[in-house]
Amino acid sequence: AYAPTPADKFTFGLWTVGWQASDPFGTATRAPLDPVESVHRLAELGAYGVTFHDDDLLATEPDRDKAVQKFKDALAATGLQVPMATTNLFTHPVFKDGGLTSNDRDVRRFALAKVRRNLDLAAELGARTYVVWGGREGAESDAAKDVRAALDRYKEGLDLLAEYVVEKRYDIRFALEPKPNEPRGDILLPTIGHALAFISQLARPSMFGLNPEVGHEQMAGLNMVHGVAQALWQGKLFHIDLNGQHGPKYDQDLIFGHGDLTSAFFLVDLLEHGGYDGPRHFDYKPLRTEDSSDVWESAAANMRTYLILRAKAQAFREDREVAEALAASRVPDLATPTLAPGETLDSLLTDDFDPAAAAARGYHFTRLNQLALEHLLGIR
Ligand code: GLT
Ligand code: MN
Ligand code: MN
Ligand code: MN
Repeated sequence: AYAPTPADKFTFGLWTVGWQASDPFGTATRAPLDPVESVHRLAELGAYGVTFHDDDLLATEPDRDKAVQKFKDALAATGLQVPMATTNLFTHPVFKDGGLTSNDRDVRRFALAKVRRNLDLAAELGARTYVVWGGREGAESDAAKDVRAALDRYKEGLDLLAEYVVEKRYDIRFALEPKPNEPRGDILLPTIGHALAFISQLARPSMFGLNPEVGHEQMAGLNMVHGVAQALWQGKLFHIDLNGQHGPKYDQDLIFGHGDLTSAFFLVDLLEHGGYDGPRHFDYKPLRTEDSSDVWESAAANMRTYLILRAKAQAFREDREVAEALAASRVPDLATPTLAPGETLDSLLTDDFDPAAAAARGYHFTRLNQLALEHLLGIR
């Protein structure tokens, strides 16, 4: 039980299992990992696909053409898919003030060319989603960045890239990934809400959606489940980064479920019952304490945890007592429009509603939440 298969659509970034675990206070604790090994291992573990930054492919083979060919061979040998790709616009020192929004115009031009080149490879490998995580697009000082000009440049860059995709007839949509801070003191498009609002200002809004990450919303003290629900509601959940986080602190990138477990349960419930059919992408970091065998243990743990939560969420939805509790809490009633067909606000003038009686009614959310918790704890 809980053994993943490609039908579950689990995907991993090469940079996750391949993370060498250097942090601001210490050097790497693990050797570089050959992407070819990652592809084979992930396929053996039951994953559906793998995702990459342009530079991830060069982890152990500096020659780009050779690296790409080896990667393609590994994909062909295993059947692993590449549903998403992205650009590294954050590691090289040239991007220290950002890529698409660097104050330095030459850097912005270089960044655009870097994205364009990897878009070609993404299309060639069949990726349908192109993630844009602007990790270095930001500032530490409000004097250092004219935010309105930066958003103009962000828009200019993304409009040009979308135009390029249309011109080339690539079947690709862009997914913006919000994050509030780290590595910059403040990152542009810090939350799901900011990114959704920004998309409305682009030339081709329908080509842009989101790639929300569990930990990033939680770093901002926000509710990931609510954010993802709004993205779904707006037709903008193009992709998702699953991982774990313990509240507002540095970006932990824990294994999915190893952070806020209750939120993970409700997130899986939402994804499974809310109409999302894209990849379940894990963007986590194997702990710095772990050796190379633990890395694969941790990759498997992400998928196993998701499958356990999926089973729990299904049992929760099928439980008759839960259905009764939902009804008692009037949760299904929220789907009923507030005015009946043909009614107007005038219709409310004659309403004989008794506010005191309604105010006295309890919503019984305690029982409902306890039932969810007991499913999660495995005693129902
Ligand atoms: C980087 C970042 C992630 C983004 C990736 C896409 S890379 O590790 O921390 O959250 O999803 O660029
Ligand atoms: Mn993260
Ligand atoms: Mn990360
Ligand atoms: Mn991410």
